[in-house]
Amino acid sequence: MKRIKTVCPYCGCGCSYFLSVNDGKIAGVSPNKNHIISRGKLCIKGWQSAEFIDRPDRLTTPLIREGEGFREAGWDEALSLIADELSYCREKFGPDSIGIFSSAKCSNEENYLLQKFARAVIYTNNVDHCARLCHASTVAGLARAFGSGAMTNSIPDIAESDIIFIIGSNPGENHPLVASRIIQAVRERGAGIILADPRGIDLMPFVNVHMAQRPGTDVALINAMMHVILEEGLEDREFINSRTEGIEALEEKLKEYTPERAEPVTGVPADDIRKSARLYAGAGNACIIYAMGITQHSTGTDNVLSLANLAMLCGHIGKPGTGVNPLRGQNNVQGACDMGALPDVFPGYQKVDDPGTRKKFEEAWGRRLPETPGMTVIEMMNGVLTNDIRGMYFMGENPAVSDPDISHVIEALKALEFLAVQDIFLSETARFANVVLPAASYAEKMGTFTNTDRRVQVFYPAVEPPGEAKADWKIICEISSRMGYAMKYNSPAEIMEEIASLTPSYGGMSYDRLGPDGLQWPCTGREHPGTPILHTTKFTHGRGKFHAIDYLPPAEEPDEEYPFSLTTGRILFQFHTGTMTRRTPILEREYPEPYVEINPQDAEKLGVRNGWKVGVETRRGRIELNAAFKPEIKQGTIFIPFHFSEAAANRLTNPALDPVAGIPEYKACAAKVVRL
Ligand SMILES: Nc1nc2c(c(=O)[nH]1)N[C@H]1C(S)=C(S)[C@@H](COP(=O)(O)OP(=O)(O)OC[C@H]3O[C@@H](n4cnc5c(=O)[nH]c(N)nc54)[C@H](O)[C@@H]3O)O[C@H]1N2
Ligand SMILES: Nc1nc2c(c(=O)[nH]1)N[C@H]1C(S)=C(S)[C@@H](COP(=O)(O)OP(=O)(O)OC[C@H]3O[C@@H](n4cnc5c(=O)[nH]c(N)nc54)[C@H](O)[C@@H]3O)O[C@H]1N2
Ligand code: SF4
Ligand SMILES: [Mo]
Repeated sequence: MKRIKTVCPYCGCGCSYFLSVNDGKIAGVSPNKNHIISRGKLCIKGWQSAEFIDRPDRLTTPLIREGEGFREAGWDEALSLIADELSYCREKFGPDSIGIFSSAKCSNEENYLLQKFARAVIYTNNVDHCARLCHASTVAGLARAFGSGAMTNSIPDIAESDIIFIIGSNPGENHPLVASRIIQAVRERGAGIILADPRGIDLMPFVNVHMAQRPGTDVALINAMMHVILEEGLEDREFINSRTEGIEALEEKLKEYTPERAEPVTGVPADDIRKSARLYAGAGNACIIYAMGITQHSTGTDNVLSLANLAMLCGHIGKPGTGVNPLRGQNNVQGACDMGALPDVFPGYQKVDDPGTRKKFEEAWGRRLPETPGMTVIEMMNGVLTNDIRGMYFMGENPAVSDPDISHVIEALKALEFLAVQDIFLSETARFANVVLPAASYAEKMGTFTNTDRRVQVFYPAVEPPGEAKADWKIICEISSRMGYAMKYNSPAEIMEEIASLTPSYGGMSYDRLGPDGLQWPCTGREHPGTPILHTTKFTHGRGKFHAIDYLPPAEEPDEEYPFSLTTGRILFQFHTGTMTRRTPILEREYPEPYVEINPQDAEKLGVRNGWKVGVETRRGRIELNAAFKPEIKQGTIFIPFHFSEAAANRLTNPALDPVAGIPEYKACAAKVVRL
């Protein structure tokens, strides 16, 4: 049996393991004892990550629409059709009539090529991906506060913390190998945990203070914590004076945010806010860990800025065991952002509207490049119904289940003149396509993924792709060449050389250097060892910037007709739209059905028992699913995991956007529950 080293295709932890291969088939998964993140462990999804690879319904040939269904086609015909249709849209409606979704499931090299294709071949900046739905507010907020929008510290470093403030993140289910470091800090250092989440999460046994706030009230909560810190003189003046600017406006703003005023807004007792503030400010090392509970709001950027304020106020940044740590979600969402699969930046966050930068890329790519930032995922989808977008190309995204308010998305997908989808399965979205292309999965190709702690790691091919499926990077090269721009690369390593030459933070990356634990960016030259902790002596843009932020309520608040606050999220055994986990029997067995978490006291008022079918309704739509009692969810709040297309949470969610980052408000809208 051969053992091939790989990187997990699920979450952003970036665990490493081996695929055992026998006779050209994957026989199993074995852990990598020496890996810095996984240390010989994996979560259940990692252990099961080979199960979907040879499912009988993998896409094996290109498909072309015929009436309501598809017919199998050869590569030549399918690729020519795509090249012709995209060229037609470009000529007839202009290059900005084409929208491209890149993929946090695909490699750095594939994302690099797809954004290059959008910009150099189509001549549009309309390229984006699921980071828009995820950490767009992190990228925007942390860039403003610190100059760099990534996790400041490293996963192993969490074990050095004395206080861990977890806000809007459920690492036990969604980043299990981060959770294992949190538990290590508790066991080995006696670290304490502060949790701010409307629900109890599975790290509850380790939590010292749980602030269960109403969804969407985080700014009020964090401001009140900072009020206490200033009132009691717990701030780090030396850090504030030497490393930051703008404290005066923040101090002025915080005067009105007393814990007593925050209590009725957030639903968190003032005493708990005081206690949390003292614990965080008084700790030797304190880190903040956050994720979607913070980012997925119409005030997502404000939420992120508030956490940056809190960390700088206490000087808890730039040292081991501290920092502001957004846990990036998908296996390669950090990388897809780094590679410029975003409408306003080239690789390395170099702005498309900066003439000098554009010139550099124009010279490297030999084409004139568009200067105005393009549309986001949500803007492109809206643009279809206003006829601004006519043709779309999706690589490894499933917006028909994952975007907010999917009734609207499905209308848009039907209205498109042309849609091509490149996936490993016939996803809900692919069913609307004119052409579907079969892609090779992570186990069948080579490339690099960048995990949440900015660690770039190589994964290797273990088996051949099924049927005629091809690696995404090869497919992009072929379409590009057919559209008159030759992309010729012999291997992903060669693509990485080009990336390194144009992306300062990846400047020192090359396959021969990406050893057992990879390298963490910034890694600017051949001799550079990589960077585990950011902002140690100064911030990326010099001084850290405080922002005075006011609390704004969610776009839609509960009222008489829709009395509940609905929030959505995930569970350990399922991943997103389920294309992979729902084809994995051991995972599907645990949670085969959609459900809504509800506080038993709320349920009693509705006359609903545990397990009964209920209807959940919002101004966007209605679904039916089972009630699941959860005593640790705040009364008046309900939670639905969004993995199940048969009762899709996104029939209900509010597409209201954060004005800066364009991220939708998945985490708060008004809903009603009806007994059936
Ligand atoms: N098993 C599994 N793991 C995954 C994924 C998956 O689908 N399945 N997806 C991956 C991806 S892409 C991502 S982005 C991450 C996401 O990882 P997380 O952010 O941990 O996931 P969520 O469940 O969306 O939300 C986290 C928590 O936010 C809380 N929350 C809800 N509303 C609010 C609020 O208003 N304020 C605060 N403070 N908290 C709130 C929820 O109760 C929930 O416990 O997970 C990654 N890992
Ligand atoms: N209600 C609600 N909705 C949400 C969220 C929420 O918390 N609540 N979270 C949002 C967040 S954070 C995220 S990240 C998005 C995720 O949204 P999506 O990215 O749309 O969801 P995935 O199911 O991960 O879709 C990935 C697709 O890539 C395919 N794929 C896997 N590997 C490969 C490959 O190697 N090549 C190709 N070509 N395709 C591949 C899979 O089959 C799948 O169809 O969902 C968002 N939607
Ligand atoms: S923690 Fe994340 S990366 Fe590690 S095995 Fe689980 S899903 Fe994969
Ligand atoms: Mo995400």
